[in-house]
Amino acid sequence: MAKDKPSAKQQQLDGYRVSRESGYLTTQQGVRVDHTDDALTVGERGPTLLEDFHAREKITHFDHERIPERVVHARGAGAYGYFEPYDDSLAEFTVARFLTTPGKQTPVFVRFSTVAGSRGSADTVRDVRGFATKFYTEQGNYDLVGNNFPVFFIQDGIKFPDFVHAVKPEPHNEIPQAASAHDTLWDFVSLQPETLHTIMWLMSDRALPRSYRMMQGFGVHTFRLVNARGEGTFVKFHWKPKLGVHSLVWDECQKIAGKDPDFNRRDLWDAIEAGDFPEWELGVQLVPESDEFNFQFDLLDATKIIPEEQVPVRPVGRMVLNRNPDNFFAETEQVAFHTANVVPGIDFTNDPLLQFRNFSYLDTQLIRLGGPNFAQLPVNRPLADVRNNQQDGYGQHAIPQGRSSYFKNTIGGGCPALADEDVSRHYTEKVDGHKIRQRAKSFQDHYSQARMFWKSMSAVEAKHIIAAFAFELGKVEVREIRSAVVAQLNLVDHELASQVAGKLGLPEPAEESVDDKMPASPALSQLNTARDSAATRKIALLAADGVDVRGVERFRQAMGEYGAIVEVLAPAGGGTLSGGQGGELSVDRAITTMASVLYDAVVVPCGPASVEALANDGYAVHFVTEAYKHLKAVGAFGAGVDLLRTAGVAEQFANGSDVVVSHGVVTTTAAEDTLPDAFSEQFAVAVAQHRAWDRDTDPVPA
Ligand code: HDE
Repeated sequence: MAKDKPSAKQQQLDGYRVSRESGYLTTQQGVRVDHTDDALTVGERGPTLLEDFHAREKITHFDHERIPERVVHARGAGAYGYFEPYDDSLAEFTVARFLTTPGKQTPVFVRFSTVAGSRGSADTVRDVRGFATKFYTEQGNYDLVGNNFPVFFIQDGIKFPDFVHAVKPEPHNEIPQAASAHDTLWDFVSLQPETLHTIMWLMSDRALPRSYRMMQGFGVHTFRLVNARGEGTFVKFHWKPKLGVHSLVWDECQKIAGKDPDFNRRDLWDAIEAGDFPEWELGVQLVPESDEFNFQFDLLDATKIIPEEQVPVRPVGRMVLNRNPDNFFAETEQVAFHTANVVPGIDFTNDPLLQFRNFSYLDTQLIRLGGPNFAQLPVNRPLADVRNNQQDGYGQHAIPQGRSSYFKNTIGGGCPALADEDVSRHYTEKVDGHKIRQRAKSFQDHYSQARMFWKSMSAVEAKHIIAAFAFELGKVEVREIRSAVVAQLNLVDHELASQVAGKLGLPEPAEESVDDKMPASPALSQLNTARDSAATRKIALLAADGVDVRGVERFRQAMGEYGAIVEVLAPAGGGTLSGGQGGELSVDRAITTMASVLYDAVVVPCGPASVEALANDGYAVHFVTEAYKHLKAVGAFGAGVDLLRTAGVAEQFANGSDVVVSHGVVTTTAAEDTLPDAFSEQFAVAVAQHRAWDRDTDPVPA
């Protein structure tokens, strides 16, 4: 695996790594052990002895292996990498040097997650994805704890327990796991319309990412940048993936959840191991304080976005993830993110959701990680010096020296001393008001941005949203809840509500006047994302004995040049196939252990005997049929085209050596050394398109 030279963080971690692949087995006390298969007993069938310190230590440690999983975002996958800013153009807005020192690489650890499911749940559920980044900056750790949606379900943190209880499995039977399609969530939604904008995102394809590497990230809240003069500028943070934003289709998600519940975490791991390092661009939307009240919504309201068309996203730098963790628990499970981990130059606003988070993350970590010293855990340790008068507590690893542990002191020479440069100072905001328990009036519009999102969708995205509402509400047992949600949707858009009502067998609601003050925002549609590269896409090549080895090699080499990954799948795994015209082809996997849903595309090469064997193999035929239904790129050359016919692929096929492309189905009758480059070129274009959205086999009915 290609790796850059170790970052300062990796060098710090080196001191903690313990290889299990060398040396002798010992107890925790370092005493070597010569036998760990049988406990100490009196005689062969007699009682086990307490004095067996090795057995006792082993089982005791085992009994204590678990820590509480995260209340939300329990399931995740993490990776290390670096962030580097492009230039110093943000220096007039912030003193955070990691954002303003051109070319300076700051180590990062990123954890992606689903939200609702337990640690062992499936990756491809309909859910928000967490996108949390810890920057180990020279000015201390900065955590940008974001999501792949730019908005949140609630406006005030006091509602967070209510919302999370509603979306999590129901309390009486803990069903359903990792799914929003159940009564309590939709009951909550129907009664709490501030959820609607984020619910639109949740029902959209954004909730079904093809890959963590193909997901946008958002800081969600409006934060504040602070410059050397102490002046503030409002800021929203955005991560844009280099590979574009792409999603699975719902039918596929449900199948992947069974075929490979680790689909997204495996994808991240494999890409990094293969040296295909995922990359994002960090961008900011900057709003001068003088413009605070110049928007149709409140900047402090986390259920609203600032449309990119209104305030463009300004590119700041790039992040590359280039190293997998060594140990899931030590790193990905113990990493402790906290919105209040800010560095000089970054500060908060009065967003009431953000203020709650600033309390909650630290509180959570105290219980999860068992005490106040979790910042000393290797993955959490800053690279910046840590020196203070806090002492003791569970798991204290540092050995503080000296007699004083208080400030002010003379005994310690007044140290650690207070700095007056490079310090984090809270922004001096003037605040004036009465103590009240009341939602701001400027937070009351719950519909116009939900409607903006809906209006910004392409036809196919809109169709998926309707189908998602129909699916989710179709699982709701209490009829009144379904009707109440439709009534809310009617205030977003009458057409949306009517279509959903129709699919639920509910009466069409009467049209109401809706708030239409936000124009559509084209940046919200995934159809406008990058679709120009087949890099890192996985192509299944179906073959059996008699395959056209030379054609496969030509094809595979061409795909390698596009950065795509071709895997050979055959009726039996592990061995080699003999070529129809000589040669051999080694098999990567058995068709029966995989499924089309685990690939981006499928191709069937020539070789009449190979194609005939596949045509008699139900798995192979189903593989092609399903990939076609899921709108994936499907290709065939030579006799391979016959398998597409058998699989019910209803497109225009080549009847000569020309390459024919029909709704993402690429064919030619040429094979072997005459396989034209145009075949691979056209196939790469079809793969890069992600899906042939214009094919009429979308499993989601219109
Ligand atoms: Fe979180 N959130 N959250 N959240 N959140 C947690 O912290 C919380 C919110 C987010 O990979 C918890 O360490 C409150 C918004 C991510 O380790 C907890 C509120 C956003 C992660 C917590 C919010 C997030 C968490 C659970 C409303 C997007 C996973 C374990 C006031 C901007 C981080 C933990 C990781 C995790 C509280 C709302 C993102 C309980 C109280 C909005 C990505 O402290």
